[in-house]
Amino acid sequence: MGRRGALIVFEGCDRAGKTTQCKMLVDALNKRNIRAEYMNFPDRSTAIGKIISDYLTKKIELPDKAVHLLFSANRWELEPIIRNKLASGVSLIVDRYSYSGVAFSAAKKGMDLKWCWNPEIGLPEPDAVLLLNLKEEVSSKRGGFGQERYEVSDFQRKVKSNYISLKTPLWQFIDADKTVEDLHQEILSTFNTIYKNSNGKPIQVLEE
Ligand code: FDM
Repeated sequence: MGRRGALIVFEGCDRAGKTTQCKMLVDALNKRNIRAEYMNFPDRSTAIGKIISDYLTKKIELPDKAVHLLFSANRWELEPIIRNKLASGVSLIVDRYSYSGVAFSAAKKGMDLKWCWNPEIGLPEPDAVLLLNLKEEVSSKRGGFGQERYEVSDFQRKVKSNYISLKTPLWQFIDADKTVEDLHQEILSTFNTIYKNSNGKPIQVLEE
């Protein structure tokens, strides 16, 4: 039996370059013969993901708590796949996870962090969470927001402060204010350390 894959999560506010960097990392790892795959949450391709997508694109309305649980259920429906892939040696580079789930929902009025975290308990815990951090002055220069729900500056500010409340020793803050290639090189070297350190360690679960 070979080693398990590493579970690496990327988090951060919109426009920090998460998706670009996740995909570049997967390509670079595959070129080096390290098996790795990209995953993203919400995964809009599933039945639950389709409802989430309709909500985000404002086609439907849902109560805040209900939509929060759908985002969480979207992770739980993929949990067996995550476990199988990791066990078979594939590293997963995940574009948003439970931390986005909590940081975004808890930015809404009447939603608290603890309530939001509860349905995440028991999901596989990442080996590392890389938070791509971008100052607001810089992110606002990177082009406007799209039309989706949540793409509003005030809301994103609350999300950012929620991310900081969720921080654990697994988190690494990475300054995203650099060129795409420089950021990629930094992430690649961070990955190497995480990959080495995760060897032989069983996957833990998210706890209270
Ligand atoms: N989002 C994402 C949530 O509100 N909860 C979640 O659990 C997750 C994973 O959905 F605004 C928010 C974050 C973002 C929106 O994400 C869609 P992408 O990465 O832009 O598709």
